[in-house]
Amino acid sequence: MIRSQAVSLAALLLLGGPVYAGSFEAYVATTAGKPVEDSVVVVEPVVKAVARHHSTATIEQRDRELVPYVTIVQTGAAIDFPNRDPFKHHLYSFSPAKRFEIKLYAGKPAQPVVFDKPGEVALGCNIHDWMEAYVLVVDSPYFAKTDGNGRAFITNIPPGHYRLRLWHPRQNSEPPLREIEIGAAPTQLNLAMDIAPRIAKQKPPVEADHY
Ligand SMILES: [Cu+2]
Repeated sequence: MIRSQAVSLAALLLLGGPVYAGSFEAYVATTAGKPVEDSVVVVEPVVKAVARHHSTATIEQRDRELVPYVTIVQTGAAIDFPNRDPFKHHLYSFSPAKRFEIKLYAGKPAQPVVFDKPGEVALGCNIHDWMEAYVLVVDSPYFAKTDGNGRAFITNIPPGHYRLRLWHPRQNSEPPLREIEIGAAPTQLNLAMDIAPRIAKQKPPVEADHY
């Protein structure tokens, strides 16, 4: 019986049939019960032998803002930083996980920036003080960001034992890692984070002679 199931699973895999993969859904709220947007939810393999996606991501500069506010990539991914504004920006990061600078530029830089170390990266613009965005570089292909309702959904996770990590750029403290089991059925958890409110920085109006 066990052997015939194993054989049929192998046959399914060979035929490109359905692969039994689990999913994880998180609902993240503050300790006061308010949904948290832009929380990073990462399901990390306990054994770090997961194929790298080397995916790409894009963080735009538009209307003198960095968009999106939070980006998650797997270690080794390349990020493009196109400037969609009709004037120059000067992008920089002083974060140990990735220090770089793209000096005063317009349009799309020829080379993307490769994020080769896991960690947090804070981005800013030398010209426009209020511009900010964050990149979390993680050693897992299984991650998602919460939406405005505090929900994040990760699919195609092979069943097994994982560590769950939560991160937010304005967290007062990072919640401790916890162990989770991913099975064939969806896993759902309600999670709490202690987040500082986002304080809007002053953005002066665009003037003809001054951006
Ligand atoms: Cu700028």
